[in-house]
Amino acid sequence: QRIALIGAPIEVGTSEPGALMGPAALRTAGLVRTLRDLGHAVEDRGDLAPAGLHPGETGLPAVAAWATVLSEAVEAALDAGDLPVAAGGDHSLSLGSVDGAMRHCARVGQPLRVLWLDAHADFNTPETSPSGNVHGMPLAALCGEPGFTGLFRQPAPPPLDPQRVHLFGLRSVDAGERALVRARRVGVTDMRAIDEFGVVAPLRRVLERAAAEGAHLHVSLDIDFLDPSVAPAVGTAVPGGATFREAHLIMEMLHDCALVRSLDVVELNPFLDERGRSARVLVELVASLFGRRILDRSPTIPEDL
Ligand code: DIR
Ligand code: MN
Ligand code: MN
Ligand code: MN
Repeated sequence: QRIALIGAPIEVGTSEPGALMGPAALRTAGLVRTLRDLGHAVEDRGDLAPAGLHPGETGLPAVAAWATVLSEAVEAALDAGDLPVAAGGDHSLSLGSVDGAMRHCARVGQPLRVLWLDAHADFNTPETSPSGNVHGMPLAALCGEPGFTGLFRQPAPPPLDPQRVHLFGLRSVDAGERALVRARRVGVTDMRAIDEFGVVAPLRRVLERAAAEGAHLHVSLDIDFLDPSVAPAVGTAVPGGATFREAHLIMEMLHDCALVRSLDVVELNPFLDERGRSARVLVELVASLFGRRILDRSPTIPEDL
């Protein structure tokens, strides 16, 4: 598999500085080397830099500038047959990466589904957001909620269907976005469901639906999906997240299903990390998603048990 690594040192979407060091930390933790060792042809495209955007510039124009360059880079990578891995950077990154995937899928006529591994729903609008931080809003913007004019490249494709989005690992939802998630019928597997049923049954259902229609599966991995005891380097830590083993199993299932065509790795804030630990955990998980396994699993193994 040809993989295009796209660094996006973006933190305009958050109020906690440090996420712009995320791509560098993921590279330092061996992201490129690890994927190459698995036999993939990895092209590190370096870090994107929106033209004319001054460092420290904030607000919607800065977010829009990032969304544009990311969308173009992801769309071009997909058009070339590469699998884009967008390394952030805060979660406003996905405004661009998912927009790029939407454009590619619209052109080739492939249905798109989005798996959102996150403690949060990221479905706030400027109206509902208690913080005003855009990293809590990307799904609402992508799904066409009002309040986001001027964010996307024009002409824009039709908005993402919220029912084609699945939130996985949810445990922190603001009052306004709770109503929206319900009203738009976004798919949800919250931590309560994971506690009751584990990760396998709910994820299998999501993947079966995607497989049935030959979908392009876009995975957006927010590091706060993980429990902060596993990955402490995040600005908005929420207790009660996925264990390393749950996340690891999810990544192996995502590899086995062979539906993942684009990936975001976001919200790593190395400034809050303990000796690069969280970056290393993320690299381990990405490795599993791209085919690393403990032993080759021959189909006879389950019967031997
Ligand atoms: C919160 C936090 N819901 C907000 N969101 C985060 O500010 O909208 N998303 N941290 O990842
Ligand atoms: Mn494709
Ligand atoms: Mn997020
Ligand atoms: Mn989050």
